[in-house]
Amino acid sequence: MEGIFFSDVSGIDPESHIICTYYVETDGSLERAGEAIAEEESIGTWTDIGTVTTDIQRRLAAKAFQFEKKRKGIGLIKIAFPVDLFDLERGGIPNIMSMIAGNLFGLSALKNVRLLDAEFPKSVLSHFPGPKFGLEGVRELAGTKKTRRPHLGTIIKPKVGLNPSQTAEVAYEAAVGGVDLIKDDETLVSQSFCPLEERLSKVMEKMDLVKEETGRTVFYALNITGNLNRLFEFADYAVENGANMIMLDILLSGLAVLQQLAEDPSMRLPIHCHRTFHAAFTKNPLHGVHMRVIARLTRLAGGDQLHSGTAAGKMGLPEETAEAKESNEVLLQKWGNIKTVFPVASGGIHPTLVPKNIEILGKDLVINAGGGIHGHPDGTRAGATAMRQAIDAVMKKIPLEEYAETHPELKKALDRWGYRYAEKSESLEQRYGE
Ligand code: CAP
Ligand code: MG
Repeated sequence: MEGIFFSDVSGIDPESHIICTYYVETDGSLERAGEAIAEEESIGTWTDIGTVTTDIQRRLAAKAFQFEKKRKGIGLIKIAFPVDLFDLERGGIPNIMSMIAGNLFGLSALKNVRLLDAEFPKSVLSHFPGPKFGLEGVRELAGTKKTRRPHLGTIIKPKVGLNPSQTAEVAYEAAVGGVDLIKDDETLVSQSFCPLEERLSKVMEKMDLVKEETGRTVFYALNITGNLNRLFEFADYAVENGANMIMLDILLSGLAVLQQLAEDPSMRLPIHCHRTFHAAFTKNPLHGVHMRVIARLTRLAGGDQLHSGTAAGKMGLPEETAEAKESNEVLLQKWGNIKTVFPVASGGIHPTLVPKNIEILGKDLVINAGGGIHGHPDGTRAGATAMRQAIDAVMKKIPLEEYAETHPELKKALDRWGYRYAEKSESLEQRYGE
């Protein structure tokens, strides 16, 4: 493989390149596909141009350097992007993404292309703030550093429609029932039926009451996603008016917005990151972007908690379990001085599915349930208690069925949704036992 967009493995210094792995399907050769990505995303275009100099070519050409052929025209390609290509300070994550995950998705030379991973050298990490709190900071605030049990979260349901007082009432019931986190749903911001300011004040009044009554800190993640001027106003408002966590739809707002929020010294609250929209580019295993890349970038940008998938739930294909596990590894592994991020498993979880999620994804996990709490036959409080009992049962290594004999809330939940975990590929009817 000759040419400025190719290199041998020995020619690539991992300390001075962002190294990306792509899955590629092409009608041509893998080598040509790798060259097409490297040229489009660094200093080339579809034809030779007279404006490029040999100096530019030497310093800034991205290089395809490893090919793992699976079948004809299908395989994995590694491409190294010189760090000097990027404006890390001012261009930040949008600039990185525009090269490693930009125009390449539309190239006609590629039938399918999926960015599987991006590895960043230490020199890149130092340009990003990382989480202020992260996993350990959130555990510290919640008082769970010693027990290391999974946190329990709930999403207020219905997603939208309740007014601030009703929202606060549901939040109170969930908190007394045993959740550590209450969050807005991704579609609720400040609609006329539930203005953000009033909602924050009513919910936090109840959280203060819960603190008085039980001594427990329960987070309320207020969704501040919206137009930029409003979003930053909401963030200031949250900090100044007693919020203890904020939430952002990170992919619709953009990771640069997350970074700006996280690195602002006045932002004294952990940031809960929702990933709504991700499945538009993560769900197809042959095309798009692996969730692990979003996990890495969220960690760089400063998210404290991130939705990263379930091992059993309503979202995703069966393969998503592996993807969730791989994403969580990225959130939890040592990575320079950047703090670890609390992974969040969410979507269709109810007590029956708790053991499977903990078994596969571990105890450093926020387990969220919306329907799986508010859909309990005895209501929200009992639903939260049943989910907590399911977590406690796993922590005590007692099978759910046995634990339920002495825990009536759990028993009622299992009676409703089933005693055994059923694989994701089974029908919803079988899964929920209804
Ligand atoms: C869950 C949820 C979450 C999804 C997001 C929902 O509610 O509130 O947004 O979990 O998915 O709206 O579906 P339920 P992910 O517990 O009632 O299903 O974490 O995979 O991004
Ligand atoms: Mg939701």
